[in-house]
Amino acid sequence: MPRVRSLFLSDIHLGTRACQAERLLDFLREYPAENVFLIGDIVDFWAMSRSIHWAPAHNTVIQKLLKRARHGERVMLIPGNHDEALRGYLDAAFGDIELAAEHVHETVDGRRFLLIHGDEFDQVVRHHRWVALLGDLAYDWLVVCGALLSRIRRHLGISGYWSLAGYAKRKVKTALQFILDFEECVIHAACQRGLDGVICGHIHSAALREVNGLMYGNCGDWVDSCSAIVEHADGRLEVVHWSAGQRSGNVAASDAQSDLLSDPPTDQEPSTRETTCVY
Ligand SMILES: [Mn+2]
Repeated sequence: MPRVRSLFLSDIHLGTRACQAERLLDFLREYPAENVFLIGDIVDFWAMSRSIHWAPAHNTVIQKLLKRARHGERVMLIPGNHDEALRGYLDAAFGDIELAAEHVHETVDGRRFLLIHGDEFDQVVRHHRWVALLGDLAYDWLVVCGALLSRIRRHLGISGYWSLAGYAKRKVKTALQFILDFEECVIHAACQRGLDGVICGHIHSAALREVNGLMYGNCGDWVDSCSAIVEHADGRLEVVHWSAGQRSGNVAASDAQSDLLSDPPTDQEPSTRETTCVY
């Protein structure tokens, strides 16, 4: 795999059971880079204050990132709300990892992007932190209750899988509007600074599209969707969705769930990831 120029990752949530650290390690192995931007919620201190799930793979992620920094890759950490404790140490560097509240990254083709986690534009998190914390806890409970409910359904002989958490999410009719408002807010921030776009995280929904004439990029997460944004050597940005069981040289199932906006890059092995959009 050729070296890419930059990796943009967010919402890894190390320290939680949901974190897909093994899959992230697979992904990192495939993508050596000049720059690695960690755009918030990398370590989930919020969840760890309730219960810690720190698997060996979580250590390996940290070790690999430190090693990459030591070997000359630029690794920058921009804290999010789940690792906001790190915002108190903004001038410090951990190992060779730089820490910043936000950063402006210029792609090789000259476009300037604001890198920011994005919770500062989430009105719920910003003004009603207790609601966000409660929501976090409530979602965990929905998942637990859902598992119990499917046991009961199985017991009663009702077939098919039904997700309580998914049902609750669908019922939240304002969820989509929330995402749209969030996009507008971060794009507005980039526009005000005269930049070409923004790459953020926080809402766990990977995206790369034009909004109001600027580029809106969201890294997605490594809890559910396992996605990242990659800047190729020519400055082209791409959302990579990393599927379970992907390995280099695994020449199976290259059926990209593509709503492809342009041809897939030819310098990459198409079997190792699915491409949703390329800009
Ligand atoms: Mn967040």
